[in-house]
Amino acid sequence: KPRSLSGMQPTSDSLHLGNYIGALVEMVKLQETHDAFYFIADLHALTVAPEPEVLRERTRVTAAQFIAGGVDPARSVLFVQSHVHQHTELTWVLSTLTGFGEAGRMTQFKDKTAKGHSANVGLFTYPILMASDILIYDSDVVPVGEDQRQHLELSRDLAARFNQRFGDTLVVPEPHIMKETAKIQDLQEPTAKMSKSAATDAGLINLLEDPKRIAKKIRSAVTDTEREIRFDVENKPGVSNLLSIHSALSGVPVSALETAYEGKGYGDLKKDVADVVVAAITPFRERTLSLMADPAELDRILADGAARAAEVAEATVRRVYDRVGLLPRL
Ligand code: AQP
Repeated sequence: KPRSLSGMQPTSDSLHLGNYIGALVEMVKLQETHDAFYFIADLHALTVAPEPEVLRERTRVTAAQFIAGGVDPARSVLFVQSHVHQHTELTWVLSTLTGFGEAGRMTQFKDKTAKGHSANVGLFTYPILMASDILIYDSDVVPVGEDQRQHLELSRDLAARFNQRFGDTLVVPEPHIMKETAKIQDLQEPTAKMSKSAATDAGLINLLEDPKRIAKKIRSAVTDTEREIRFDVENKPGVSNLLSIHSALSGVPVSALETAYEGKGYGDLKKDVADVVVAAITPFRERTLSLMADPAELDRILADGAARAAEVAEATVRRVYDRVGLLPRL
């Protein structure tokens, strides 16, 4: 079976609707056809200096949300990044193949530092750790949102560069970015992606927040002064975003929604989107809370996942170390 790999940072108390639709829904679907490796990127989260206790709690709640969203730990390998030390070992080797200028061109680093995050070296080398996360499992596909495309390109370049220099060793991964759902936008500022570091809370839908509040935020979403409900990102970003959200959760294609809403108003669309979101999120929220009620069981699931992940990761690191000329560990 081909392999699917993805991770999310535990940098918030709750995943948001963008994380869910852009990545988690696809990760869950890919379990049907792929060997899946899904992880909580706690090492990546260190780049924004979280409080230790907060980080620990968020790591568990992110894992609980993966399971609540449909990641099945019996079928897929679900683990915490820092539990598989081989990720950081491969990162070092890859960092020696990455150009300084190449790393400097990564837009996420530029965006985060522009937003006021201190420019620590970890934030700079973030995409190299991400390349290691991907390449260490010989991943074939990586389901992520559009914002990760550039980092994924770097992973592909590094794999190809390694293979060219040392012979065929690493699998060059393919991005799995769904066209219509890969970028869920902020409800108040529909030309910017929905993000946990959004300027205002009103445009951000956290999956664990009160469903009534969520419905209210959707009803207050920014649209435009026209009346027509049509998918047109350029001219109607707010309406298009609502159509994307509806379609992703209801399974109804956007074109069918456009037909269904002919002659109806924005109020009708917003009400329906709120209903669809609340219907998806209510059971998700309940499952997450019940998983969080038993942290020992959650830790056991994550330990089991780490052991399974480490077997694959260790084999890759040994292969890589050998190829680059390090003496074998006896
Ligand atoms: N708005 C979005 N639409 C679609 N997909 C999205 N992702 C994030 N935002 C959207 C995808 O979610 C996954 C989690 O990525 P992450 O843990 O690295 O989180 P992030 O990208 O840092 O999340 P934010 O909210 O976007 O954080 P900030 O505010 O730090 O920029 C990835 O697959 C990502 O593509």
